[in-house]
Amino acid sequence: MLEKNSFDVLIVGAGFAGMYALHRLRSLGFSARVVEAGSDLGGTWYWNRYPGARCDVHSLEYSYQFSVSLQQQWSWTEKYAAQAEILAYANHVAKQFDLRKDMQFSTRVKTMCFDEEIDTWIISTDSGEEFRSRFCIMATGCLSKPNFPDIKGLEDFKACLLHTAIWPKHEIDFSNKRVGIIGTGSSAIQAIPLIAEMAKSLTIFQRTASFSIPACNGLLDKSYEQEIKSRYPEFRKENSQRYAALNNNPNSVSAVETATDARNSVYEDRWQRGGLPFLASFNDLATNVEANNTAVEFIHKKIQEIVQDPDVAQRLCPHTVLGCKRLCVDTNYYQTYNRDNVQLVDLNSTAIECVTESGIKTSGAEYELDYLVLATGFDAMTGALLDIDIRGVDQLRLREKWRNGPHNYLGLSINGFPNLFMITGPGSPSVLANMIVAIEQHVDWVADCLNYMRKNTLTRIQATVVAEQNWVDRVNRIAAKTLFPTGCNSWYVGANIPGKTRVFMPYLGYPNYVDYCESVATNNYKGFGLS
Ligand code: NA7
Repeated sequence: MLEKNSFDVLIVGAGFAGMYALHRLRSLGFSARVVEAGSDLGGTWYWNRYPGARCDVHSLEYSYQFSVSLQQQWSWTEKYAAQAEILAYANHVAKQFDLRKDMQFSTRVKTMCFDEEIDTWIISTDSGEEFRSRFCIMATGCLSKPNFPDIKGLEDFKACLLHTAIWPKHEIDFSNKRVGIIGTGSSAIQAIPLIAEMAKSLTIFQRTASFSIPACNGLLDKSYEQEIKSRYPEFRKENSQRYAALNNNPNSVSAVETATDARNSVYEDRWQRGGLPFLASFNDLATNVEANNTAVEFIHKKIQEIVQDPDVAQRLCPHTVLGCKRLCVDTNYYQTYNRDNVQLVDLNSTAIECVTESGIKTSGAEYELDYLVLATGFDAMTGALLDIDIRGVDQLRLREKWRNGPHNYLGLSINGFPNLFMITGPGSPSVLANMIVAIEQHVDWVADCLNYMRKNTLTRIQATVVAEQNWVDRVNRIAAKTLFPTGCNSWYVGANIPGKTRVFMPYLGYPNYVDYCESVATNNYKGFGLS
């Protein structure tokens, strides 16, 4: 009999990772409980309800594959699903697998302490509740801690302040309102066209221009859906053998070795098809500046063709390496700058001095606003984990351990923090792979590991110091072969958060990563100490 609040596994987070972890572990006979800060499940898709919120991965790929019947029965409406439909899918899954009965909502984990005597985590929440669990699975998400910019006077703003990452559940009526938005990353690029259609005026405060490719979204082609469903397992397998576990049609030809006209017609074709596959136009875009520049030039030209005011077009042209920040995917983003009610403020020439009670004051002007939208992103990959006071062996604090970057093994396990697993943690492909594919791979690996431990009556597992250091070196070595770690100040390296140590966090190359994880498991969990 289980003691109340005592489980084999405590799972923190009820997004796609927590949901699948619960299902998988329960099917193996482990007792598990999910604890979630939000008032319901869905993770990213629960919180990010801003107008235009939508996935940038094809619907037939951004879904679970663990259940054959689930992936056959669910039908998506559009090529790129909108937030509401993805949340409906999450709810459908929860219902089908009866997940809610082992989930607890509106509960934020505050502290986690490892009791070395009994190899058990003691977890406490914001309501003072305490849990005990041999294992913990941190399904806390890569982009779940909103970044609030440190702008003077933000707390003085008397009208309505919104953040894209914690958008209210009710609809916001922007009609006849003066709206300001800070940020021009993916969230802003999705929200801007729709807010501009509703609002009286929209002022966009841009610090760094982003590259965006048209989504070319539309209703999902039924014959394509049928074709994929007739060979779903093979389709999934093919994708899992690709660099980012996506069906992005990689071109094995070099951009620099291709003549200009031929090269531009490849870019044109990818632009017309839309979306993230643009990054796979040539095989050297990630590694060769000259090659990357050819894609940059192509996109600049597109922006200049679309945006009528040459000054505005100029300010919208990014001058960073393409791909070193998450490539944005839009519907009518650049076109929106041709509207009379939209203006772009370049913060590099006129910086924000402060937020006032009624708007924003820059070094050049004052803007009166009824709504101020922060589209300022996240403390990515480590933020949500470090928000919890996690203490491992000898009371070592995770915040202390990660002072110089998120050292860990496989993006799954941290030396000094036994029996704690991260799902899509830093050091794993995570955000540079299809997230749901990466989640399922991690959950399956952890589930197999816990099963192995149970069979062998083991109660403690943790990464060794050596394995951890070798892994950190490996992640850095692979990243250093690309332009990404140094090509711009992105959240991939933590550069969007003042004071955060600059480290390239994702592991590049999904198939190679999976092989490594499998070899660790088949070699009796090489690199881990088990007792
Ligand atoms: P992003 O991509 O991190 O974008 C945040 C934006 O906010 C970006 O343009 C930032 O400019 C800007 N920002 C952040 N802080 C400030 C301050 N203090 N002043 C002005 N501008 C600021 O977050 P998103 O939510 O758009 O997207 C996150 C991911 O979600 C995305 O990559 C997809 O994977 C889904 P900066 O570039 O830092 O100069």
